[in-house]
Amino acid sequence: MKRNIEDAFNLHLNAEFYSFYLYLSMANYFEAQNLGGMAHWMRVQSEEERSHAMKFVDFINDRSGRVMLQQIDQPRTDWNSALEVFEDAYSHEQLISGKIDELVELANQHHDHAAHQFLQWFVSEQVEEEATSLGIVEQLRRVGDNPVGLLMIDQQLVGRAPSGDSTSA
Ligand code: OFO
Repeated sequence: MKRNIEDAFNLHLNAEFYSFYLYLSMANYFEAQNLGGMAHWMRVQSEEERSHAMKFVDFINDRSGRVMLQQIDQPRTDWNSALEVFEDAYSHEQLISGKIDELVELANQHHDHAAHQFLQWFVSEQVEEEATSLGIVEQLRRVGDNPVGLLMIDQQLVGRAPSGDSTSA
């Protein structure tokens, strides 16, 4: 693979590992708030992000590139409300979608069809991840300060199945 694509992919796998860290941090915040359903949801999400990072690791290796792991930034550890956490999650997914789009453009510029095809899974995944986090943001906005509503959403989120297949969301 071309050097600048390899560099961009290495940079992006760091962003996916940061996503893993960020959602794990959100899970721990919810644990401290005794919102077990939200903690579980974030824990599953963090594992998905780790699997996204590993897809980049495998792809770089398969293309005879060199994986260069870099330092992972410290994520935020505190929020003022469950709504604020999920708003952050939604903004973060929008940011990642933008980064994926930039990678697709780079792959196209260099006529790297394998990289282009690899990235298409992430393009679809981002549509789903943005929709899911925005859906929860909207539910939380609807219940506002109602503690019963918050607990109902928490109970609903405990049902998220762990992602056994890293190719599914
Ligand atoms: Fe949230 O999809 Fe990867 O980063």
